[in-house]
Amino acid sequence: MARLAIRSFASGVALLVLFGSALFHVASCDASSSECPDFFADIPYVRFEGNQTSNLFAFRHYDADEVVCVRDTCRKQREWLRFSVAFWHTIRGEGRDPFGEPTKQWPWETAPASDKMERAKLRMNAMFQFLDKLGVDWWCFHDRDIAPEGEGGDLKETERNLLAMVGLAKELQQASGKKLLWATANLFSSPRYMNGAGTSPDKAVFLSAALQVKQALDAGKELGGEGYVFWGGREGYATLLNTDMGVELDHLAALFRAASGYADKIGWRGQFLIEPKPREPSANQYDYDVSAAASFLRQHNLQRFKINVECNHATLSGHSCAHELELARTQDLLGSIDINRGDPQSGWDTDEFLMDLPEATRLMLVLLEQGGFERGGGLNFDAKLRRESTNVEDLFYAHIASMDAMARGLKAAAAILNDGALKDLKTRRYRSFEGYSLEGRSLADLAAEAMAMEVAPSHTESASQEKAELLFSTYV
Ligand SMILES: [Mn+2]
Repeated sequence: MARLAIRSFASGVALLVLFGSALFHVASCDASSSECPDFFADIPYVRFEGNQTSNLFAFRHYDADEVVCVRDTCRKQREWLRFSVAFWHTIRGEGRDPFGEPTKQWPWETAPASDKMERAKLRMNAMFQFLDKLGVDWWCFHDRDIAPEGEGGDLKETERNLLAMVGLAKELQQASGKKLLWATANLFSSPRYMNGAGTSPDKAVFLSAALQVKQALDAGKELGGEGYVFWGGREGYATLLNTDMGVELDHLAALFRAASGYADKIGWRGQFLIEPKPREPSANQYDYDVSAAASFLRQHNLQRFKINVECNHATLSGHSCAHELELARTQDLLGSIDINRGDPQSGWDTDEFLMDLPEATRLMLVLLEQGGFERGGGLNFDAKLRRESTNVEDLFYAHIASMDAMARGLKAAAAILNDGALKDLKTRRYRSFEGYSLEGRSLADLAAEAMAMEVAPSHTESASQEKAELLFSTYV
């Protein structure tokens, strides 16, 4: 009975919505329009209130304008952290997984809209309203997140759609002061990319990918984007029995080189970033981890490219996120970070919000060691609500918790570096090499030196790992 009653109530609501949208004016979400719904009307502006507050819509640790000094460099928290919201998860995330249908019904998806482009405008406005309420300065997008493809793959219409949405985004950016961290092209969702995009064996597909990259670069430039990311979800293979790996890698490098040349031509000087991931969706992805990506970049002389390290991709490749960041940093390749975490019980790229203080501190230690994001880049929340979280409020709780965790990590890491807490321990371990250069010493020289010791060392010093961990724990 109860179920029947709910059903008839639901169909009544559906009828009412249908009737309503036919009778009343459909809300307009052009930038100049004041008729666009306020999707977060019930959510307060999120401000710093300190650790004593009981308000969940407040920051306890992230104080955007508080100055934090790391050694001799002082910057506001917002400048060290450079948070960015991801359009694909936060606005477009619908809670679908391989076993189940979407669970979320965001108001920008259910509000009346006359066509796909009007829907896209509702979403874009939702994005900027969200950034405004949360107090985040940056955003990131894929071309297909913000603008639908033309009917039946019509290329002219696809281009018109993207241009229109970039125009709207530009107006919203100018009105709000929000900025684009990076743009990218979605070269993995469409069935045409099932065999790869830059690595597809089908020339028409490769060309489609190149067109999308060009248009996404134009869009990024128009919006003042600081970076452009390549994440090659389908740039890999399922079986070597049908794959010419050498040809595919050469094609991929050619696409990257063409993109870099095009950026020069249009005068865009931002960072190109490769985002490594070992697998999923493809069985073997070419940019497996930082190490594989770095070697690919060197082999193909792609000097302009840096790396966007995603934490959950790092753990999928069997590394810690700090390891991947440190490897990129030591090779001068650390460009930007997709901040998230996986689930230890699941082998998937679950893209959860990172809320763990020790982990946040470990990551910030590496970032601060290189002086922060000096040449662009930021902490982009490539993170999604779990499938079971379906309220608009949940989007805020998730971002607030992770922003607070990263702000605490920033302050803890700054204190560790400012106090030199781990420095002595580290320097001490290498002190036997002080004033000794390996440069130009032949193996025969080294062997002769060893022989001169007469007796081989019977032991070496303690690494004091637990002491390092204890020192670290006193800051977190
Ligand atoms: Mn990512």
